Amino acid sequence: MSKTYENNTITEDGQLLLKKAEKDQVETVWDRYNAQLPQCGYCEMGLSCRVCVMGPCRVDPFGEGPQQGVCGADADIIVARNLGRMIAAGAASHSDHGRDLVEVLAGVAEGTAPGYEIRDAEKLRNVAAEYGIETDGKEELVIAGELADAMQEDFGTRKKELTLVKRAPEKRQELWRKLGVMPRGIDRETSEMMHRTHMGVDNGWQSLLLHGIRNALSDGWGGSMIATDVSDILFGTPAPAPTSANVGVLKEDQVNIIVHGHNPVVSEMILLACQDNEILGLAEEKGAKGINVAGVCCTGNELLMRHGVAMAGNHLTTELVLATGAADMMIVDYQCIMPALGTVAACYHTKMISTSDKARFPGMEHREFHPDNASELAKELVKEAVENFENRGEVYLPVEPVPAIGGFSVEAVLRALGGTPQPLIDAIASGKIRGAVGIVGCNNPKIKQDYGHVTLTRRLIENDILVVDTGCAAVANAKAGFKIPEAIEFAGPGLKEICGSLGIPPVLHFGSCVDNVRILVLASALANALNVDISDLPIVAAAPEWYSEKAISIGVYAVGSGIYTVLGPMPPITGSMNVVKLLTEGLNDVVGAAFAVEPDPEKAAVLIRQHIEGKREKLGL
Ligand code: SF4
Ligand code: MSK
Repeated sequence: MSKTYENNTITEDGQLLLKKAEKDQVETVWDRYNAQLPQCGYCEMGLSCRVCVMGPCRVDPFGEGPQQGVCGADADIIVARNLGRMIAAGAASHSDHGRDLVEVLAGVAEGTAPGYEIRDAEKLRNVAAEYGIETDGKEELVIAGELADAMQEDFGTRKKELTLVKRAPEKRQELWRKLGVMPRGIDRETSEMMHRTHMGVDNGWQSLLLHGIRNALSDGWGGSMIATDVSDILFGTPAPAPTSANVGVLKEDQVNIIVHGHNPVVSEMILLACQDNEILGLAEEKGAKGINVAGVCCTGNELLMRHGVAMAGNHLTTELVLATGAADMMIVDYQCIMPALGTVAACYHTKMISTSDKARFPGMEHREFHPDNASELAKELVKEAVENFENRGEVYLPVEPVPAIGGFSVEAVLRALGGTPQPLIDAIASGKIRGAVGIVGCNNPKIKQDYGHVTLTRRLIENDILVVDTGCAAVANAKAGFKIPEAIEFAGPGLKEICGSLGIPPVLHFGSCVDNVRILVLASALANALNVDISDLPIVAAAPEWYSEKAISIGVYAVGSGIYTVLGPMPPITGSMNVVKLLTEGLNDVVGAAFAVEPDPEKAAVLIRQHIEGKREKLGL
């Protein structure tokens, strides 16, 4: 008898495609997760260490076995060191993504990146001005070159402070200076974390965690912020536009190309190539009615934000999308791409293509993108996807797509509000909107897919709390139907009134994972307008189904910026009660915010509401 999949995912497409995968004898992430159970308790608690080869070591949480590694590191040091390295890996990932974009910007300025261009000249000038670059009377490409140089310096060590920290409220900047956590070079903080966590360097668990904040801030106010700004400059600053979500966005009668990963440098070129008349003619010859690009994970979110490209799914849907039999090609760049995908694709006709010099995968053909060949290579690949259309076998697309609206950049939100955050502040002050929550992050097989995101979102909006979301959380909420103006029916009376009058949904799609910085910028604008710090605002962050090191970095920069952050899955820190207490309580006295961990989204909603009401009271609202 075949299994039911309600325990794996709340999504109808997910449940039906899991059944199909079972029939096709395809192993998925849930099968592999179950095969791993029980997972290592030492690792789950952060108590194992393999930093050096005197180890690996572990500390016994019950006090019966060893309490120190071979070098003498105790539970506090080992847990803090492991967490520090997770932050470093997360910050490195986002920031290296940012660097790749800066290199394209430099290529555009030098004329060595054909096909790329400046699509938002106003943003180019504005950001350049923030970098102290004189823009008057200068050609766009000259400004672009100077901005790329200045941003590259932010990655190095020449400055005492990153340029874009100036966007944070003055009070927050002063606090960072006082605490010694003001981020200097982007690469420097990550490099220093790797140094500090080498055997025999920083063995103060508090000082390690303090540097963790600086490292994460170098991501949020550095690498990720640069990634978002340069993406807007090169590909356009998002504005609200219709889109749709779930595997039903794939089209039976068209060539389907799935883009997966994070960096829009590749996916933007693929999208452009799909508009090539010659290739569209070829598709027609092959019997296809067109070429359909759909996304999974954040490179999809990047295209959704700027072009309304539809999302076939989020993190745990990436294998199931292949099981539809309708994906003629999947093109990946980097991050969150399961190495199992090539094996799954081998059961179908899907051509799998990897494109980044730093990301290879078994079962994928490697076709490397660089700024100088991207335009041509994108056309070649799209042609090959078209050729593959006729190799399709059975196609299974069991659901209809759900409509959504994406594209809420800070610029777009302010435009919708009439150019100033004041109407939002008024709505919060009057209590019609109680506060705002950023719901971000991934799926994780430890939590039923989308259950955490959708349940939490539902509870918040029905209690008049505005939700902005990014990454896989945003796709979950799109699939759930929360992103159309009619979704105000799910909202409480105050939120319904405000969103209804503005014609916007109660859940605003803010973009990809690096786009979490848009939330920082909006929070800063609100804090500055009220002349308070971010930590005074009735705002919260939540990552109900997070899995990645990048999510850890995001969580730490949110808390470091003064935003109370509620995590679903527990990070590997429970081996040290000192670390747990500092992260969940002590940080309140340091940065004015802390973490909570609550896997049950119903209970998380209660925590968040209490926090928001507490902040309102303190503000006298
Ligand atoms: Fe063991 Fe210390 Fe080496 Fe870690 S750093 S593996 S605790 S000896
Ligand atoms: S893609 S980091 S699974 S949100 Fe950004 Fe989704 Fe998390 Fe990757």
